[in-house]
Amino acid sequence: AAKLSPEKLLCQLRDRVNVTMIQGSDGPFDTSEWQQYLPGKSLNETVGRLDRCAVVSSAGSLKSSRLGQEIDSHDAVLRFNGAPIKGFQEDVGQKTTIRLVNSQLVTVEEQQFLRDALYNTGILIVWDPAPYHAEIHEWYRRPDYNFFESYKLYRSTHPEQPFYILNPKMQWQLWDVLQENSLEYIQPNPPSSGMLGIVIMMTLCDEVHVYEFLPSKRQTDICHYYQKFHDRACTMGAYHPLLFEKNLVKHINQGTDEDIYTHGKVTLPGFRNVRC
Ligand code: NCC
Repeated sequence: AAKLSPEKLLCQLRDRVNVTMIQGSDGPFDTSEWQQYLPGKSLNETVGRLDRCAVVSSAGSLKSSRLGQEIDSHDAVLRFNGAPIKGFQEDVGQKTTIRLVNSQLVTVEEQQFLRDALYNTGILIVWDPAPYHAEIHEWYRRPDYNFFESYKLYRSTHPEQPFYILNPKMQWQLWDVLQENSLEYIQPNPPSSGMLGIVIMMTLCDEVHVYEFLPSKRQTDICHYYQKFHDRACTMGAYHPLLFEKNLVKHINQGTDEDIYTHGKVTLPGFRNVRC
């Protein structure tokens, strides 16, 4: 597979990766029961038009970055899973507009997910690894983690908070673009929350700054900025094709290498501003 130019790659992402949330009219969700749980407004309506957006990875290299103010200066900030703010504002900021969580967290860490006030801020989006290009019906019968009951429980206790389910088709449309633009064969596992979040923000915003997805000079084997746990796989990938994701993001970065080195910062255009 030959590598496309950055411009062509952006067009592929824009035109082939369909970022949508599950709606009440979609397949198995078109029941009267599900209508009570799924948000009435679309994600686009809920967030409105966004100009500058930040995506904050959970990498250990955010520690001592002092990027908090810069991150908070954005119109919207996306964070992942259980990444905390309290006690880390100086490095990661405090604004949370969207929190993207995986279905494992919602299911396996259910008690914490239902109780921890961390999740009560902003818009929640949950995603689940689906079989390769599976129909929504097939995925619904056999999700990777059966998070649906937990989702309903959360919606019942926080009816005012927007909480979306990411349409699982997106992960494999994105994976296909990753595979076609890599020289090696990629294990058929879905992209990380990080990569999914980047593409979600590219559909909502005019410009996206991503922090510590491509590691800065602070690169470390410490997995998360909020834990003492060491594992190189967190940055390089094990289950998720993280290394390939990072190569692709490096390829379409419109910022400087200096920005990556000093701030771990990547600049990407929103799809509205991509001309094909
Ligand atoms: O660790 P995780 O990811 O929550 O991190 C969110 C995203 O940040 C980017 N990242 C993280 C650490 C690091 N050193 N470098 C990075 O670039 C990645 O893009 C990552 O996606 C996930 O993707 O959902 C993941 O979730 C965790 C875990 O399930 C949640 O934190 C909830 O507890 C997974 N860890 C385990 O299952 C043990 C992780 O593999 C992927």
